[in-house]
Amino acid sequence: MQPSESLGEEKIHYITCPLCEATCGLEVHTAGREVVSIRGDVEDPFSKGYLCPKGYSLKELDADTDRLRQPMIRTGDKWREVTWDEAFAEIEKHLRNLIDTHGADAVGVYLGNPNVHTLAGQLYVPNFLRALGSKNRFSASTVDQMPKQVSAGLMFGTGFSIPIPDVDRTDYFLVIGANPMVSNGSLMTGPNMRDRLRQLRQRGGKLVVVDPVRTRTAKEADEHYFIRPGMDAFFLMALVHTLFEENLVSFGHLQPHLRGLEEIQVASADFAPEQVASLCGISAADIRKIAREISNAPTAAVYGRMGTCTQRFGTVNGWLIDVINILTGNLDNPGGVMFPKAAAGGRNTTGQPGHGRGLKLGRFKSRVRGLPEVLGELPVACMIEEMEEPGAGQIRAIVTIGGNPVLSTPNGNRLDAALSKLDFMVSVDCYLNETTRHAHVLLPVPSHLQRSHYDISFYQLAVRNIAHYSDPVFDLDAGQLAEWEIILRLTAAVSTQQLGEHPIGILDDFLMQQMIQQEITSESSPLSGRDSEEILRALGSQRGPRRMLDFLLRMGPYGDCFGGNPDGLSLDKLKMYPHGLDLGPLQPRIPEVLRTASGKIEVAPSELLKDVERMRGDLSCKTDSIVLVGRRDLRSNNSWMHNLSALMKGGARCELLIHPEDATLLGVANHSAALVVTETGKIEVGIEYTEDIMPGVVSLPHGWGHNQSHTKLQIANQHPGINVNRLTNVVETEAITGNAILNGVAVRIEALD
Ligand SMILES: Nc1nc2c(c(=O)[nH]1)N[C@H]1C(S)=C(S)[C@@H](COP(=O)(O)OP(=O)(O)OC[C@H]3O[C@@H](n4cnc5c(=O)[nH]c(N)nc54)[C@H](O)[C@@H]3O)O[C@H]1N2
Ligand SMILES: Nc1nc2c(c(=O)[nH]1)N[C@H]1C(S)=C(S)[C@@H](COP(=O)(O)OP(=O)(O)OC[C@H]3O[C@@H](n4cnc5c(=O)[nH]c(N)nc54)[C@H](O)[C@@H]3O)O[C@H]1N2
Ligand code: SF4
Ligand SMILES: [Mo]
Repeated sequence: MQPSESLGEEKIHYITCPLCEATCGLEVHTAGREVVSIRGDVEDPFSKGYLCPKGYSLKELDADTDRLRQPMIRTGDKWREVTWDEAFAEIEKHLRNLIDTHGADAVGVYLGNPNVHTLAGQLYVPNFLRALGSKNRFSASTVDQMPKQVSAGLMFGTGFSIPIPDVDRTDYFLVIGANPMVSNGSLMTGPNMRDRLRQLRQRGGKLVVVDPVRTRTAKEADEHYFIRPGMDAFFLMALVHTLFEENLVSFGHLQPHLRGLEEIQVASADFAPEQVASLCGISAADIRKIAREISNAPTAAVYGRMGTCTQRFGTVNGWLIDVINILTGNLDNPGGVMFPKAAAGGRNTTGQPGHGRGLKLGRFKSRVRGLPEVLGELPVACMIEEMEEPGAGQIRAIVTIGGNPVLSTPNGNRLDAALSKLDFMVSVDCYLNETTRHAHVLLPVPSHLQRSHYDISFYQLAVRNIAHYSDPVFDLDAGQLAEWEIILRLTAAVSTQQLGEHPIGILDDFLMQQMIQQEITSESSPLSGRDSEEILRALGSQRGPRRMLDFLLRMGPYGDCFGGNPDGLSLDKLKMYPHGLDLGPLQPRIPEVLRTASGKIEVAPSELLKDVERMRGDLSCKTDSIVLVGRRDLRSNNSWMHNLSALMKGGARCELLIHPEDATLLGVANHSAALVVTETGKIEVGIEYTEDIMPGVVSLPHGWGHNQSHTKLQIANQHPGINVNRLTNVVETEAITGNAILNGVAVRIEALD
């Protein structure tokens, strides 16, 4: 069958939804340039027909008249539509001038979440960063999963070697600080998490949730434990302690590959369940029971997400979760946590199997605060000061690509002010929103239905090995640039080389040749010593991300290796599976997956052991202030899908959830207004009583705070909500990664008359 079948005027397209990590297959019916309907693709081997309300909203997103279509230049508060050439001439003039006068660090970059969801972000943005050469690179990763990437990198050797719960085969699933029923799963790509969790229980498995909120996932579970926010490290260390103390440890086939077992046993000695129970709010008996159950279950998977990452001990949490999986023989074991083998672009499928360079942190530091680099970038928590603090290396211009940091990063109102004072700003985005309104040049990306798609990142994090390529549903409009072309023209604008009239083709060819060159000159590559011209010819006449993806697929672990494995995969072969190709359940990969310098699993990396000292210091301090946590909402996607009417129906979604006991003590009535106050800021919120939240904890979602002047978001601005990141601060960061602390933030709540 072909990817799209003609039904008279109507056409059917099978695509992967590019909106979240779940990678659902969609069946999109179109007539001409119109979307007729969108439904779940029942033949998709991974999602089997599932979709959520956001997937359906791609229709409205595509049609949204507020979505930007034309490049624009701003003077004062007046925007005018310009040609692409004018837009890039303006960018080149300003950025070149700033770089020549002040050096590359004067230009900062912020990459938002959608970059992980686009081929442009995956394949072209890294080279833009290289061409720019600024150390002031920031992204949404450091308000998100960076701690997990770093703990995985230290233990297994690359920042994408994250053990993924084998949710479809596990007998016991411990979910900590994650709400996959609402988020649709994160660092655990698997569509229709609701059914996957229900099936787990139907086959006699057990689901246990640890969360300060009785979330929708918690309500699906066999057991739910409230935990005091920020105290997961103590809970996890007590589990480790119990496993050793009660002789519940067994390593299975991992034994010869482990390094640092003694150190972790010693480190856990001070953290008996009885010692930490009052800190985390889970009784010692329950902690011991959970440890025994993980150990005794035929298979078990321990998994943590946002709630464990964006808090004081984020990296330690990421580490201890995998230590527990290791100590109970569940790492790299079916039904436990496993390493996907992605068809394209995986760092742990290239180079020498079983060995690598490992992860190095702090290769450079931020100018003002000296925060260390992580995975090639600086923590976004130090971005504002790099703009504000004068001196050599100060950020004077910024490029944002698919990001809305005013709403999504700490101290949003201070960032808002700092952006307004920059000499120059460029945004590559689809909306004129709270962040991009500060741009001087706005570069609109095409609709989400006008691009080819392949989830290079998420197939590295998926609960099955899957590959699905989708062609664009609609062609580009006349004169429109694809996002990868925009990024290449930005690259040309900051490049010192003269690239002439047609920089896109030249740079695209150059990048392709570079990728080929890297392989043929690498001794461990199966292409070692081959002729680059021959490889280039084999890639044919295609250009852009398709050609690069073809190369990555052919060089990947299932690839045809340009003749080396004639039956293997290529983009053309993958296209023969319009609903996606199922490469099967996850398989054990230790030791081949490892890329640590030692060739072992580093069970006790020194950076992490050091942070256990900080935990010891905290054992005795107890605070009883009210703390704030975040939450997600099924019909929302961080800050940016609020302009779609279908997703905005229903009541207010920004209420402060609070336990009635706390509310009564504080004198705040249900459905009244109150102030939430921190040292950083204060916001007015509506109060919503619920017994589903732990006393001492309140919850607010992020991504709200619309209705700012000079934005173009007709619908979102009617439902503004409030920016929770006016309360969070940039000062305290997670010790190892500099990740922002967004959960467990101490707040004061004051009643309003
Ligand atoms: N519908 C929807 N889906 C989304 C998104 C969205 O905005 N809307 N965003 C996407 C993105 S970018 C991401 S990163 C993922 C996130 O995916 P998840 O991590 O699954 O989603 P969250 O709702 O943030 O879940 C975090 C949970 O941690 C709890 N928590 C807070 N603090 C603590 C703590 O200290 N300890 C523990 N144990 N728990 C704590 C919170 O109560 C919350 O239930 O979701 C993705 N999917
Ligand atoms: N307090 C608090 N803050 C949080 C969180 C929290 O739980 N609590 N969660 C954090 C997390 S997990 C994340 S991932 C971040 C998200 O932080 P950001 O990535 O900064 O924010 P988004 O809301 O995802 O904004 C995405 C932007 O990209 C644009 N966009 C959409 N699609 C495309 C595209 O295809 N190409 C381009 N170029 N642009 C596009 C949208 O219009 C929007 O401006 O927020 C973080 N902030
Ligand atoms: S769950 Fe995610 S991938 Fe699936 S339809 Fe919804 S937004 Fe798209
Ligand atoms: Mo995220």
